Amino acid sequence: MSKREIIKIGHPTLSQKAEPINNINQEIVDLAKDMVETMHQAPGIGLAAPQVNVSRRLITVDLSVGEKKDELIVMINPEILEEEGEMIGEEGCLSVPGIYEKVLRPARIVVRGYNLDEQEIIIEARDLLARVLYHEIDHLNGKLFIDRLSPLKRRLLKNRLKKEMAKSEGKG
Ligand code: K2U
Ligand code: ZN
Repeated sequence: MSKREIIKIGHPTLSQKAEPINNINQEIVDLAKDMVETMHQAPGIGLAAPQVNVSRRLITVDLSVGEKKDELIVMINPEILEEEGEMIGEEGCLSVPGIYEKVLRPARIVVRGYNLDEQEIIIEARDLLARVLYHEIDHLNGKLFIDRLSPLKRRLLKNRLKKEMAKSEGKG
C-alpha cells in the first residue's frame, strides 16, 4: 500500500470521463488500497481514482476518516439509480485546494456499484453521505464541484484559485 499524489485542477485527467472497470484484478485491488490510504492521510472523506491520475471508475468514501472500519465504502462502476429532493451544503475538494463553497445536490440518492469481491452493492444515502457519493461520481464524469456553481461565482473564484494553487505548489 502506498500514498499516491493527488492531482490538482487544471490537470486533464480531472476533466475526462473515466473508463469502466471490467476486471477486478490485483492492479485494481492495489489502486483501491492506495486510494484509501491517500484519502485517510489527506485527510479526506472521499476520493475518486481520477484524483490520483487513474481514469477508471472507482471511488472510496469514509465519513469516519479511518476511525470506523465499517464506514469505509469502496465502489467500482458506481451509477446513480435514483435522485430525490434538494439540499445545499458546503463542499471542498482535495483537487481544488483552499476553496469551500455551497453546492446544490439531491437530498436522497440510490447508488449501485460493485465491491472488490465483485458483489453488487446498493446504497440509499442522504445528507453528507449522499453529497460525498455524488461528488465522487461527478469526478468519474470529469466534473468538479466548482462546475456546479454559477458562472459569476466561478469567475469570482478564478483569482482566489490562482492564489491557492500557488500556495499549494509552494508546499511542494
Ligand atoms: O473529492 C474529494 O476531494 C473529497 C472531498 C470530499 C467531500 C465532498 C463533498 C463535501 C465535502 C467533502 C474531500 O474530502 S474535501 C476535504 C474534507 C475533509 C474532511 C471533511 C470535509 C472535507
Ligand atoms: Zn473532489
